[in-house]
Amino acid sequence: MEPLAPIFLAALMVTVPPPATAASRSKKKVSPAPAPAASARGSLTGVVIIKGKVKKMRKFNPYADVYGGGAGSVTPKSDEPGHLAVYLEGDAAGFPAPAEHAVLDQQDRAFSTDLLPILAGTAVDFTNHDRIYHNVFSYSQPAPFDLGRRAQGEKRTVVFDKLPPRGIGIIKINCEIHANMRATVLVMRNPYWVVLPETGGPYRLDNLPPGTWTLTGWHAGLAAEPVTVTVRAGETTVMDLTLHGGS
Ligand SMILES: [Cu+2]
Repeated sequence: MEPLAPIFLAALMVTVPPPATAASRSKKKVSPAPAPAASARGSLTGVVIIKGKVKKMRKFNPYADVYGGGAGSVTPKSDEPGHLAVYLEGDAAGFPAPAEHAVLDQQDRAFSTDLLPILAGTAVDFTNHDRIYHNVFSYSQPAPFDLGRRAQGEKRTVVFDKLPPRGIGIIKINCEIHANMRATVLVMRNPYWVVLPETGGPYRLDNLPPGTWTLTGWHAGLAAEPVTVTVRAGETTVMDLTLHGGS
């Protein structure tokens, strides 16, 4: 049992750190604290089940397309399957926004994705890689915005730092020029989410803090049935999630 002694000592140093005197700092150099064990976190896995039909939004408004000349041969991507997000409900405390910007590009008359979850406070660059003009606007509260018309290569940045009192921020993004162009930015309270196709399927969330959480999901045309899950350190909890559509 003697070989275990140094490990026990190291663990003790982590849980009860000595005062940061010069002596203790030099002692740490000789015997550095071990990296946080991966087993301090847990995982969730399971299957996202879609019941009923995904409610598709109306496809195309011909009256909104009068400024869109120049890309007529490009088929709008609005018929492509969308995405859903699976996430843990919980607070934003302790999760500073990343310095790196997220990007929502406009190309071939479509947004680069229909669903962009970001941590609250993240800056999103709206870029245009089409030869035609695009616009970006949102009516979503609490911070509606309109970036105006942008030519090819023009970038504008929006920081999504507002959260509703509860839950995630749901920011519906549109282009005033092309009615088929739609996307949703989800402003998340924590980094524990994963994006799946709207057809559902297996999901996995790793590096989760142990505890009791609510697992839920978001899709524009589906309603998630939240479930309570327990994440245990060093373990993978299996839990399915159901999203309901229309009949
Ligand atoms: Cu557009």
